[in-house]
Amino acid sequence: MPSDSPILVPILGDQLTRTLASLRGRAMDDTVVLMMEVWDEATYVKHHQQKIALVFSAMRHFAAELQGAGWTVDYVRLNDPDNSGSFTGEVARAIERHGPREVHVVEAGEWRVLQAMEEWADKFPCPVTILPDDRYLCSKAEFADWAEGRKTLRMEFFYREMRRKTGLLMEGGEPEGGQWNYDSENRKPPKEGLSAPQRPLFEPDETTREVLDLVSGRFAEHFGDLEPFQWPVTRDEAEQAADAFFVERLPQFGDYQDAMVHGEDDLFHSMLSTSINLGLLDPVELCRRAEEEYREGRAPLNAVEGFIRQIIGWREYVRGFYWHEMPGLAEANELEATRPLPEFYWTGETDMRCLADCVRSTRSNAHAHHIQRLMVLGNFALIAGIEPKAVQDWYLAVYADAYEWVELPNVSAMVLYADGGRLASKPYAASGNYINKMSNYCSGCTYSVSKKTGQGACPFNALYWHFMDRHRDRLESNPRIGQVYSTWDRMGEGRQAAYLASAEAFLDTLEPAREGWAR
Ligand code: FAD
Ligand code: DLZ
Ligand code: SF4
Repeated sequence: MPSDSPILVPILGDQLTRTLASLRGRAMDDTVVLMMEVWDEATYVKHHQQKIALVFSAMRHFAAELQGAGWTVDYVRLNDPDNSGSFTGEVARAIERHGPREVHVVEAGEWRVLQAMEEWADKFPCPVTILPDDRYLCSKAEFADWAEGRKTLRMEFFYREMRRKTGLLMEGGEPEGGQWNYDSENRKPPKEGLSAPQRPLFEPDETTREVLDLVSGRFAEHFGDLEPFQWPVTRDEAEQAADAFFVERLPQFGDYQDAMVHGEDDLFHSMLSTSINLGLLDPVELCRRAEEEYREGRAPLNAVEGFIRQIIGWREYVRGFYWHEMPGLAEANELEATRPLPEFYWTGETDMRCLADCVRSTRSNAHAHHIQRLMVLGNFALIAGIEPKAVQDWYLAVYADAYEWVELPNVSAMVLYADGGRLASKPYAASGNYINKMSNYCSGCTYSVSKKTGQGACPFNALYWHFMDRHRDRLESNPRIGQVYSTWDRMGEGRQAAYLASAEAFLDTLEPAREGWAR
């Protein structure tokens, strides 16, 4: 028999899953679910306006869905007069309201929030149980076991374990098609006029409209366009988005995974990260559906393997890596980069057409696809030597799918090599050639990608060599980089000096971001 004193179950904004560990098996008449819109979470970085709207709207829809199913939900809105502004403050107030006999909560996805949660047991008058978040395929302990004794933690080997564990794309213990990874078939440059079918766009309903009014009233100075707001905010909508992806875009996802086309913001990407990270979609279920598309002959192996690799490979891997490497990862700066983030990351005002387009997409959609984040925005930050903290704050603030557990490993380790190569075997540094090959950006750019130095030369060209030259001591012995230095040495002093002078002259023109954009 339930006692009068219920169990309090706080559910955070990225825990919007009906089968969450803290709800599973609980009796509805013995449980009060607590959901909280709090100022601290909305402002620990100044999130893109669409991101705040997405999280609040998805939270409100999820609360309504739970209530509809019979749960008691205590929902604290941002503008409620007594809202204390923090998770800890709101759980404390809810304990006063409901006098629970215990608090059951699923561990937070971010380090800073879990730290606060771990203090609840001492602060509150009732016992607090923190449950593992079992929505991931690989637990923290399992990742730690896998990482034990390894000097470097390469995704590829982890990924093979996850393939074996799930049986996804496996044939009697062997990978489907004889290869684990079809990455080399994920790099088709865009052909002239490449465009993808429009993904489903979701018009705001009354609940979302109310949230949009709240965000435009209270977060107007945050980066990004609030409208049009078209993200899926419920599990139903997220499933519609996934259905459309599997039918319309998955078949070409593999070929054009690394392609970039000016003004084509989604291409063949799934655009599902926001829904997966909120908890609206189950990542392994998505992989099983992708596999079915392959087995039924509707999508090729390079597309399906590529999609599955991003999810049970990269996504699971960065989550494990984050918890394994924190808190040091947030402070790491192996390359001792100190340059401030340029203002154009926020305004998009630059003559570099590739960067301007990626910032435009980021501002309008709170999204840019992977290769834009990695090889345009990230590559520039790496080779220009931008300070990791500023880059991390930028990525965490501007993308609707950004939570520190997934953002930080991608930014600090994959993009900036700030972890000294624990994650990546070499820095992803590239000159303008790479961007030219994989996009149509350069044809309309003020700069000339074929010009290496001097007036009008693509800045990526000189910055690339400036980067290689200034990190020679660290990188020369890396077998994946070493031969770059033979090329550099063969250039002779005159050409080298021209590259270095061009890069310096360009770096001198960069205007640092004004204070207050990110925090
Ligand atoms: P798709 O291209 O359709 O890929 C399918 C899914 O795979 C994604 O939805 C995502 O869940 C997963 N995935 C793909 N690549 C990665 C990756 N490298 N790490 C983790 N998951 C991955 N992803 C986030 O979810 N949040 C972030 O804050 C984030 N920050 C990033 C920062 C940088 C510098 C880089 C290089 C990548 C970042 N990513 C992040 C990964 C990736 O860019 C996004 O997941 C992807 O662009 C989301 O769009 P999509 O759903 O269309 O992805
Ligand atoms: C991202 C975000 C925002 C903007 N606001 C809230 C909020 O008000 N309430 C909430 O429960 N969650 C929010 N989130 C998501 C949290 O930041 C996320 O759940 C934690 O970072 C996980 O550790
Ligand atoms: Fe970017 Fe250089 Fe190409 Fe211009 S020329 S779009 S700056 S890579």
